[in-house]
This record gives sequence, structure tokens and C-alpha cells, in this order.
Amino acid sequence: MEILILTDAHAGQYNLNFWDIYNKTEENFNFKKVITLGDMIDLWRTNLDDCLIQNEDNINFLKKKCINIRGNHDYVLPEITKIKYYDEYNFKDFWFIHGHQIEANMSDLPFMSQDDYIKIAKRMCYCSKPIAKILEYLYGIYKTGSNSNIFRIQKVLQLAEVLYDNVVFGHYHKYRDNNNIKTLPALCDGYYTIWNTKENEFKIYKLH
Ligand SMILES: [Mn+2]
Repeated sequence: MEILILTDAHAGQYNLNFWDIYNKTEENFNFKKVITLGDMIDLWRTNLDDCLIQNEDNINFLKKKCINIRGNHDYVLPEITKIKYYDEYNFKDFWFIHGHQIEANMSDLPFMSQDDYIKIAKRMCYCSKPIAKILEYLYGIYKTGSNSNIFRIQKVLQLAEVLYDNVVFGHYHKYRDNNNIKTLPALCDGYYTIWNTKENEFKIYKLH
């Protein structure tokens, strides 16, 4: 069985049509399922109402075609749309999460709990674009601390290995595959993933 996995489209920030992308990718595969790993809609960098109107089609796609996991940038979508969202989803020995959960476990954020992280994520979704921009800037400084981004991502991946077995996540827009942990590249960078469940193989493709 082949499953299409999409993550981090950040629609709203970027102009993407999920139906077009789906139709393009479907030419080569016969999917039984589509799983999305969060941040498919970006409510942090857009005004909420405008974003919902602009992405009506995309939201419809998520509703009709996908098993959805929510990310930090679309955290409040289950509250404001009729889409069913999971925080984590288990299928055939793999756990699917968005990935922001790992950030909240980083040891360099001793003063930020999972609950605090979620509060920030929610507020960023609801506040207007200029305010969210300022908050995101401050959050970026706070998150990065003294670590460079590359060092930080390495640390996140190490922590993911300690915390999880057989986990697949997006959030970092990076591809890495070492058997029990897989991080997938972002749809907004033009990548999608096909999971062949029989061979247990995750293959990355570039949209063209
Ligand atoms: Mn994210």
C-alpha cells in the first residue's frame, strides 16, 4: 500500500493548491490514504479570517482526503473548522507527530513547559499579522538562545531519538531517515513523501 504524506505546506504564507498537488502526485501513484503532519495552513503569518477565506479549497481538501495531525502554525484549526485533527497518529508501527513537541522538551528551554508552548502557539494563530510578526521575532530569539540553528536541529534530532521509537515528523523542513526516526521535508519547499507500507520505505519526491 502506498500512502501520500504531506507536511508543512504553510498555505496562506505561500500560495498553494492542495488539490492540484494531489492530482499531480496521483498520476504516478495509487494512494489509499493521505496523511498530513501539520502546519498545512499557516495561521501565524496571516490574518485568521483572511487566511480561512483564501484557503477554503485547501481546508476542504484536508477535510475530505486526509488524516490530519495539527502543527504549531495551525494549532487552532480543530476549534474553528470541522476538520478532525489528531495530536499524534499511529499506523502500522509508526507514530506520526508534527514535531513541535520535541522543541518543548529541549533542555535549553527550562522555563517553557509543553503547556506554555501550546499557549504561545494558540495566541500566534489568533492574533493579527503585525502583532504575530513581532511575537514570532521575539519567539525566534527566545527559541534559538545561544545555539545556532544547525546545532539546534542536530540537538532536536538527538532528542527525538531518545524520546521516540518509529516516529515520523515534519516541522523542521528537513529530511533525515535513520530507520526509527524520519523527518520529512516541507511541501512549501516542493517536497512530498510516499510511504510504501509493504516495503516500509519512505521516499522523497520533488514536485514539478
Ligand atoms: Mn511547525
